[in-house]
Amino acid sequence: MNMRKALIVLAVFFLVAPPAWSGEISVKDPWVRQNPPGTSVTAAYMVIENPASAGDELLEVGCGCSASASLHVTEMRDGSMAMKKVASIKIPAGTSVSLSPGGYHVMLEGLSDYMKESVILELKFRSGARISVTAPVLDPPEASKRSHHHH
Ligand SMILES: [Cu+2]
Repeated sequence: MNMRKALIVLAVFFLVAPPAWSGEISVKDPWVRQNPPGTSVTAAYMVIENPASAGDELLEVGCGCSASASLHVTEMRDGSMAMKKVASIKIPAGTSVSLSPGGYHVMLEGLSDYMKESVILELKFRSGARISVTAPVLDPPEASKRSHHHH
């Protein structure tokens, strides 16, 4: 096999192969918005990457920091932004889905306390995958800087 042919074979391999060996669902850049003192509600954000060849679905998130954690989406309704609960968030094969201000988020209600430096979020997926991540608690100015700075 000459060099040129070898390179073509290699190129085809890399074009075709990624879904097969690219591994599992993962969570990047998790963070939680610092709640103002005296309040008990906030939201958590992250990017969920699914390099696998099968789609997956985020079903549930748990946090020891709050009485409840639910999946929400913010959307325009009758000309204003409103939040609603969603049963799950689909993470199609080979994509990443962003939970970010103005879109999907994890609503944390009944915070036990003013949030400390970080919280642990436990994510449960339809595939059976369970992922625990440590999410830093960020103040809104820093949080908005973070949300505009992906990678
Ligand atoms: Cu919400």
